[in-house]
Amino acid sequence: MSYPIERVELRHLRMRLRSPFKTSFGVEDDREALAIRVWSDGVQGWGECPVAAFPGYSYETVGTAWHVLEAFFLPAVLGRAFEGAAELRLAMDHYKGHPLARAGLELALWDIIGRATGQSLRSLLGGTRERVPVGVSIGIQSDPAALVRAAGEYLAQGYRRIKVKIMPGRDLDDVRAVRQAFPEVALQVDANSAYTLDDAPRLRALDGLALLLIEQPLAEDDLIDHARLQAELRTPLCLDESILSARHARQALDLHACGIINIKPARVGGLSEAVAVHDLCRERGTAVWCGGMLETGIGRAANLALASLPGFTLPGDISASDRYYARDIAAPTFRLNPDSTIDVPTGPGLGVEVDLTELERVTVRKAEFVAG
Ligand code: NPQ
Ligand code: MG
Repeated sequence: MSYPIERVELRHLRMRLRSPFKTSFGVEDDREALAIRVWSDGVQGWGECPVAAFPGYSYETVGTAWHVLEAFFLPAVLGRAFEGAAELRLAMDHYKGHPLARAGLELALWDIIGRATGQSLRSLLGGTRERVPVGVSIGIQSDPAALVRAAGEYLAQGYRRIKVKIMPGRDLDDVRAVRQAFPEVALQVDANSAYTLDDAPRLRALDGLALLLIEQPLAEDDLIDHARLQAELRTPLCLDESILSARHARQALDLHACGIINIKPARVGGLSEAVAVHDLCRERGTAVWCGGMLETGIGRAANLALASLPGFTLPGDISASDRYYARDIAAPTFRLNPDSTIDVPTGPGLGVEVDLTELERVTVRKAEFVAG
């Protein structure tokens, strides 16, 4: 079976977040992202590029993703037919970088294959679980007391794993306050690259707070200093931004730069590379979990399918839809079960339907592309 790429629609979306999300790289009031719709032989597939308005998490933005898709990735695939994700990736292989942009296009093809064959994304990827454990990621608050209040509200909603964003000056006091208020909670922190090796003494103080992991304390391109830092800490380091491929994952593990890896399908350029990182880590006995990029229902459905693979042994940053959005663009939305899990969709492809009226309401720019 081969799937023709006949027509592609790009949409720049702007969705108001229920509350601003502050990290060490900045604050977002709105989620900006690209939605991709692909037409193939009577079937439509959806993808999402979880880019942002500014290059804070990574160098990619709505503008760069739109540009590389329009100028390079779409011309490379339009008018051609693909048997699967591996072949689609090959068509873009001579272009460098821009994983979030290419991941959105690959996701649309996975959705098409699932819908055309009546298979869920979970079964296409080899997922085994019907529901997956999840946690919540809390942005930097005004002060430690506000953070404790926010954590308490999420715990009351049923989340059993809390991740706290940290940055220099907003770390020890914040995390200590949460640990004191909730002595037993599964707790981890994420610095989004805000520290250097000179901060090792400060980071070592986190060692006493019984954290599950410390996520990406140092720069994205700094595996060697992560290895140096890991040697000084008991708490496992977890890499996020540093891992853009299975090759990076292997090198990070060889260097002992981390003990745990956060897998985001968009960050590694698509679901097929995400499965490759999962398989490598499973072989090596390294725990992985599924990260989050404040996805809409499209990307959230994909993350759930991925997190149903057997190596995802730690709770994912895949919160319920209402953690971020008052209204989502896809239905059904995802709800938290009382045991801090979310059900993995079972319908064909992504297993969600895009609400075209709501999608139109949050679209700030759109364009269509055909072969030619
Ligand atoms: C992380 N996510 O694990 C990311 C960071 C992040 C849930 O903590 C727009 C684009 C907004 C990318 C917000 C969580 C984002 C973004 C946060 C990435 O590091
Ligand atoms: Mg992270």
